[in-house]
Amino acid sequence: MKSSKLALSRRIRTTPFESRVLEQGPKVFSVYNHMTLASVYRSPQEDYEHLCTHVQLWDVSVERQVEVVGPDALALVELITPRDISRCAIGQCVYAPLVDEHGGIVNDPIILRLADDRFWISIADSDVLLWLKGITYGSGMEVKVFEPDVSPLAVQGPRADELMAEVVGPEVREIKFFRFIETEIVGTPVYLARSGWSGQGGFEIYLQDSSKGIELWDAIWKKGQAFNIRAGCPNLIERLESGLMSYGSDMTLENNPIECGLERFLNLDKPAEYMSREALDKIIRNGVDKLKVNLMIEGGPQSAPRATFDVVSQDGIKVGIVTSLAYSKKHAANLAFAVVTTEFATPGCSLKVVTEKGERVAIVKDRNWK
Ligand code: THG
Repeated sequence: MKSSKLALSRRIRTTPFESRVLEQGPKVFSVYNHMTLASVYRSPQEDYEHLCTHVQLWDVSVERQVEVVGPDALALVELITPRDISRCAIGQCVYAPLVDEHGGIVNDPIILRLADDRFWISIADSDVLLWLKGITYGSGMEVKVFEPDVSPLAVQGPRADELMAEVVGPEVREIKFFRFIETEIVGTPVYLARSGWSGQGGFEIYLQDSSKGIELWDAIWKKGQAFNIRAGCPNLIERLESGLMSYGSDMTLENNPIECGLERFLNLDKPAEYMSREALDKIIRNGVDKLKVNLMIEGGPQSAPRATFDVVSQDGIKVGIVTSLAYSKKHAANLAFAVVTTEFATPGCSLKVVTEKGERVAIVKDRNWK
């Protein structure tokens, strides 16, 4: 793998910021929604320390938008999620798992309400557009469903407020968590939200014209010099510490939102019709046989598996798998997300993880690593 490269054909879409990203020389890329996403610039640890101290500019164009607009827009969005979207105000975003008629998680997007009858579904890595087009055709609902020319650019880190106050104005400090405003940067209209895939705070700028990507990047980059800005990307260590699960790694269509611990983002008795109601009712009645847990694995740094590591009980029986893992200096331990048999999912429970370097003790922790 040492010198292997990824073939960047037209199938793997470019982003409006890609030339600037490449200038900053990320060491590792991945592909997400058929588009490039940097995953390491210097090293996961160096990137992490910078993100937690300064401010970073992240090309997260891969968070593609699926726009739903028309008289039945709310009904369609309600249909695909057990979260109550009628309570989402214009100018608000909500984290809302999309769940199919069998209870399987299709995606875990943020949904933005742009108008009474207009939404953006800001998706994780799965083909929501095709699924939604099928549902729309089958239901005969009066809506348009398409992917607009929208690319989010994230500004993350403790100095994000200071930087964006310079770029846009002091009003950005008033934007509440998971709320957005409409404004202009470099003369182009953007939505500016207080959100982003880190626990360090910051904003996401929704650019609506790819041709303005470089100008937007450069404007923030220039003002960012005073704040020690660097190009960055979602960081594995930080997102484990912050408890952010990644669709495709920590949950798939094979998982339901109950076993993934997403209940707090669901309103199972919401008034609107939704396609997963019966399946989720049944899952709750019968109980789940496995649960997502946070695992703290003792010992020195352990590299993350591409596939999985097995989780075994004290008597050596396989009880689950690790789905993400990174070494945290802050906790002086490896942090992992895992899915384990329900009886072993209680904080304090002692298990073992079979790593490349042998078996290691692993303790089940709560959501905040306590
Ligand atoms: N930003 C945007 N789109 C996205 C992501 C993003 N789409 C894909 C992916 N990320 C969606 N997944 C998440 C998961 C968690 C959060 C955001 C996106 C998140 N969660 C907070 C938490 O868990 O504490 C708060 C959730 C809440 O209170 O509703 O921020 O990053 N545009």
